[in-house]
Amino acid sequence: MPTALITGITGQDGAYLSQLLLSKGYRVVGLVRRSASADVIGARLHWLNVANRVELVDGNLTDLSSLIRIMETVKPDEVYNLAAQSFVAASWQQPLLTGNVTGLGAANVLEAARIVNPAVRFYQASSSEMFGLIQENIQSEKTPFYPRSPYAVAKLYAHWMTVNYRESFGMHASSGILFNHESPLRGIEFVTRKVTDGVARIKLGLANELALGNLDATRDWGHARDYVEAMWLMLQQDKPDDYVVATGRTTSIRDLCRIAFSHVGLDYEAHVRVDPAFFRPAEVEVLLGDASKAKKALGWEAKTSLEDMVSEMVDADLVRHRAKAGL
Ligand code: NDP
Ligand code: GDR
Repeated sequence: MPTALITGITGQDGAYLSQLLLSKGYRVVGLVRRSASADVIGARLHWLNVANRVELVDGNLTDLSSLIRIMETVKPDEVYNLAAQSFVAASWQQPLLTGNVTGLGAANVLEAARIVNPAVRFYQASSSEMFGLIQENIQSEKTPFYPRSPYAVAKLYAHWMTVNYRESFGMHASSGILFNHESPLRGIEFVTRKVTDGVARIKLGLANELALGNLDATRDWGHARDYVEAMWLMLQQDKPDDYVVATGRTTSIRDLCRIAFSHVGLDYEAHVRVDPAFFRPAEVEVLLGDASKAKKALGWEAKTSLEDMVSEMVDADLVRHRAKAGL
């Protein structure tokens, strides 16, 4: 039975990846940072019914000694580095923490792997945010990077460290340049979930309006359940490499709102208000990924349409709010 170590197991992707790896017969171990709250396992793992099937170990991405100890005791065959300060907007408020966790944290995991077992297979959660100020209309592995936030700068450092450890030490280190992917388990601060949660509250009469920032930005949105398959596939290849993972369709926030509100028979224009407080100091206006390399080499393709995913998210938020409000 292969062993996988997942950093960021309590996040959206960690939960879906755990579910996938457990279904393939892996022993799944998750690194969690200590919390004063009792439920360190987290709601997402409970939601997917995997909480009692994963092992948890205490550690922190900013603490190399904890990573070395975990690498020695867990003895993973595969390491998926998903942990990060992942909210772009927060990275301007906490640029140094973001650099420490999202950037140097990845280097710590790579170092721990190199020191303890350089034969381990390593996955780095890179991001389409690294493309930033777009240099090509459709972004592939060959598109130049131009990061536009402290988050994206930190991710770029982690990305190049992954490439560097592969080239310097011959490690099986791969980087997945994943475009936005969402699900009912998405954090509430990200725009898709903020919208589907808002739609559910408005539909149930619990709210009347939803305040958003830039409605004209566009994103290439896929489903997290599909995207974790690409992560796993990358580590099953003979050779490590970097891959763009995307749907090849880009949609504005405005059209996302249109789709989500119309799912429950509402008109978004009657409820959405633009609040400049949600504008970012520097914006990534358009993202559109070309995943043809992943399709050719990994046989991977996005399966879930934006409409289906948004419906799933709105329906899940309706269930949550009905239960909470006793409706
Ligand atoms: P989440 O924000 O949902 O999860 C982040 C995880 O990182 C949580 O488990 C969090 O733990 C953990 N974490 C944060 N800081 C530390 C730390 N110092 N030490 C250990 N663990 C820590 O992110 P997603 O699941 O959405 O994304 C997974 C990864 O993929 C991230 O690296 C993200 O930047 C990247 N990515 C995501 C994309 C997306 O669209 N979702 C697209 C491209 C890249 P805790 O529960 O304690 O907060
Ligand atoms: P992003 O996701 O920054 O692309 O990063 P987010 O959903 O936060 O923003 C997407 C776009 O929506 C615009 N927007 C708003 N965003 C938020 N959060 N809240 C709002 O009210 C709002 N109004 C408009 C933003 O300006 C932006 O253009 C996500 C994260 O998961 C990263 O970790 C990951 O690397 C990238 O996706 C790929």
